[in-house]
Amino acid sequence: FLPSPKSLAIVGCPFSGGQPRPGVDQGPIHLVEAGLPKQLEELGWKVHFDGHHMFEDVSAAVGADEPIGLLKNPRRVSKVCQSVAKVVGDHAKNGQLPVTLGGDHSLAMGTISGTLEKYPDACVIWVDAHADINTAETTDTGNIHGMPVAFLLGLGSKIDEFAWVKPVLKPHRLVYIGLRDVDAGEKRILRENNIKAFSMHEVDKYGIGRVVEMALDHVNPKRDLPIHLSFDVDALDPTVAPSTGTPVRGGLTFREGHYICESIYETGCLVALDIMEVNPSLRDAESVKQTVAVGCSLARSALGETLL
Ligand code: HAR
Ligand code: MN
Ligand code: MN
Ligand code: MN
Repeated sequence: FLPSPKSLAIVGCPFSGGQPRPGVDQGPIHLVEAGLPKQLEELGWKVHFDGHHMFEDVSAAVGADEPIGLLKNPRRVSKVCQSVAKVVGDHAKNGQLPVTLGGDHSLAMGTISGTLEKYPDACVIWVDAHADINTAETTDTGNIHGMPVAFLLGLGSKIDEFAWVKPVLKPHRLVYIGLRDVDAGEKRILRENNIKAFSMHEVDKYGIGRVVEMALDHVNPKRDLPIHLSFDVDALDPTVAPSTGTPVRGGLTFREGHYICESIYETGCLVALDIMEVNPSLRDAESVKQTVAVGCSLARSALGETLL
């Protein structure tokens, strides 16, 4: 799907408005400072990085942002995601693979909208401890990072402020890996919409090799559709990626996480990548360094780094 020589664009998104914990906005800055652009160049990519998108104009334009129902920071999240959709979509249309660095996972409302604009038949592989598929009706927290998938599928009541988000994603083009903290309302949505999900139970039962194969067989049986990989680092076990806002024990090992990325690279179908929810302010310096390093190495694996 990509022209040769392979080129990618790093989209730094220092944004935390989809959840309550400060610091996740510093994730992209740490990932870049850790040397991610150069690491990707060393894998043979032409790397374009035009700085971090600061979204200050967006926040200023929005002003006070009263909740809509339970939803917190709704206008700011919506506007930021809309501008991310444009940036990601434009890079994709230029033949550059967008690598979006979060920031919280509400941003995926933007990244996936952007990807699907260029590649309408793309499938989404969502790697996460959480399903992020709450609607305005089912959310308990009102944190929009727990909701982007519902918006992309067009589920739940329509909210004027999010009218730009089109229901571009079809349930059969979505698959989850790594789930283990799914709300009751989300379980019902997954069931009712026949959405395929491989929780940690299936990872334990079948092993990561079979799980990735089954996940790809579901969304991309002929391995001929573009793939958007949205990777929330909290999919990894907290011992592997401790510095994230909502860690959940019993997660993917270091190798399982990287195996997913390596396998998706091997398909040759990857067209967009998100690395989300690295929060460098939550833990001690060593844990932060470890989490940032893992974020970088997941990105390298998805973009062609091999063990041999
Ligand atoms: N399901 C919970 C909610 O809606 C927790 C969600 C999110 N945490 C994340 N997303 N890090 O993956 O608030
Ligand atoms: Mn650019
Ligand atoms: Mn998430
Ligand atoms: Mn998560």
